[in-house]
Amino acid sequence: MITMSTWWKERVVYQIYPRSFQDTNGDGFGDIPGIISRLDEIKDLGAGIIWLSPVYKSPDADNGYDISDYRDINPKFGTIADMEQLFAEAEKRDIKVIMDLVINHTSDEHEWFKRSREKDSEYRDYYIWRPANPDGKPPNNWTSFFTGSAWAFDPKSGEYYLHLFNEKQPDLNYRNPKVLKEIKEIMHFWLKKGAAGFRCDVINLIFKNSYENGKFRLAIRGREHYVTKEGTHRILAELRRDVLDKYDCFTVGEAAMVNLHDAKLLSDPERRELDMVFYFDHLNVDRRIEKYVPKKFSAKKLLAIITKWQQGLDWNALYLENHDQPRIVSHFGNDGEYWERSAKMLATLLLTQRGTPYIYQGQEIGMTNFDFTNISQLDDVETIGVDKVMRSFKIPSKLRWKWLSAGSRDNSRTPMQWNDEPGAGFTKGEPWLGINSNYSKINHKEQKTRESSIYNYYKKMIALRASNETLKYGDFAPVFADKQVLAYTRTNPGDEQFAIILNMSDKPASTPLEGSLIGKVVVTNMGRTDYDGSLSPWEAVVLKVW
Ligand code: ISL
Ligand code: CA
Repeated sequence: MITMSTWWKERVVYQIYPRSFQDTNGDGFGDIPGIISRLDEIKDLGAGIIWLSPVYKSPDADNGYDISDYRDINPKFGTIADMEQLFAEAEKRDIKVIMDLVINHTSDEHEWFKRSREKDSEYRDYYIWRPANPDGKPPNNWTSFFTGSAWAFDPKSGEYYLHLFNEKQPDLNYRNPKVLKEIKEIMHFWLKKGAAGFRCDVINLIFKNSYENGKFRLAIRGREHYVTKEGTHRILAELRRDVLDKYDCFTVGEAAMVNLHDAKLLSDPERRELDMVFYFDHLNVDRRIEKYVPKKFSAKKLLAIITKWQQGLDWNALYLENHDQPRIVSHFGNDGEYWERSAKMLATLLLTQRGTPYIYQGQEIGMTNFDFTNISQLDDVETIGVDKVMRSFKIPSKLRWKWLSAGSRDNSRTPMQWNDEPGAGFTKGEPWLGINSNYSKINHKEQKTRESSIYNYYKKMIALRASNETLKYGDFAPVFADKQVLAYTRTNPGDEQFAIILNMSDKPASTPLEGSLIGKVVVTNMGRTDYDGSLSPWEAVVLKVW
């Protein structure tokens, strides 16, 4: 085993959603040469790691999260040679690249699944096949993440197969040791090529404990039978021992529906499973059912959630956006009048907690939710599924559109807004998904040159964090919260303390002027020089307390 450095605690991660990042050949899809052409921008921002959403061969039923060949590249994005060049060019700039490891399922067009359709094939057991119930119905009542039954009938072999996601994403069978062996080889393949680790897709769902009926629930029925089971812990420890420990790399696991207790087990440095996990609690503070049914936001509730995770885990994966979530300035911020100020306030929240921060492409310029007006402009399988369910519940069309447009994954998938030229500098052709018409106002080029922009605020915050041990490693403690405001401290005992004070509302607010809420202003999104306890709408202040 080689000695492990912790460079992944020192750096900020930048997530790239390749099809929406930079197109170079005019086909309307971002590509790997496009990523290479923008590496200097990522460097300029101050990020030191890229997480690349899937670029593997895929029929794109779920935009690459349905892989048909783990060792090849989707021709839309380029070739293996392009990928090798990306690793090399990133290395030149001291940028590490982690890849998306999607191993809960494959595409139904993967060679394994095609063969698995034959009942007596040696690949049959790579997937989860079950006969129909005596009444002809699916083997159990589980529902998929994308709505509808989690089972699909295959007429060819007369049985059902399990798919927790789309029916073109059959789940792999982790009771079969051959599957794990294949996965290990795939991991070696990419680590040898230059990957610095993996973001592991829905990794806490891979092992299914039983196939009994799930408790009745509105969404994702059956989850109690597969969320973070002992079998998953066992597999992760094995992957760590047999693969990951042989490289200088790290993993971040996406842990769906995870609680703190299980997240601790998954990321406990002593247990040697994952290095950190993505959880969803903080983003769900104002949601009732998954992403689509909202409830009232409260800064106090948010601080309670953040505190629970900051103090509960040794090291957090910090994020506010990704390719499955609406844009944070439209979700927790104000994308109208206070667009710029609230985006900076959210940057402050992200970059002053303990953990590794992840920035999703476009977040650094405050990109907003899409401005589509009709479901026909959407692409996302999840949104389309949820729309169907809402229709079946007879949700009136106005409310339906309100919820869908606030929650849709396409909000974060519209193309990157690089400049104010037609195609937003993303493409010279027809983009695969509509470009937000605000690109002439919100774009990278404009913000890079303007000192007071969101981009330059991110850049300064990243640099500040990189140069300060307290902001990276200091202890977290809550100090004040009400409906509008939250405040916390980061402390390096015996050395220094910062207080972070954020007004997460459209209205002025205040905090008491006492204890850790008094200090010298070191960061502000309002240009103030001292703090008197009163906050403007969406104001962020970082104080040096001692
Ligand atoms: O967006 C979600 C949580 O708010 C989810 O329902 C999401 O689909 C789930 O977290 C799993 O996401 C991951 O696996 C999916 C893929 O569609 C997502 O893009 C990926 O991030 C299946 O591979
Ligand atoms: Ca292209």
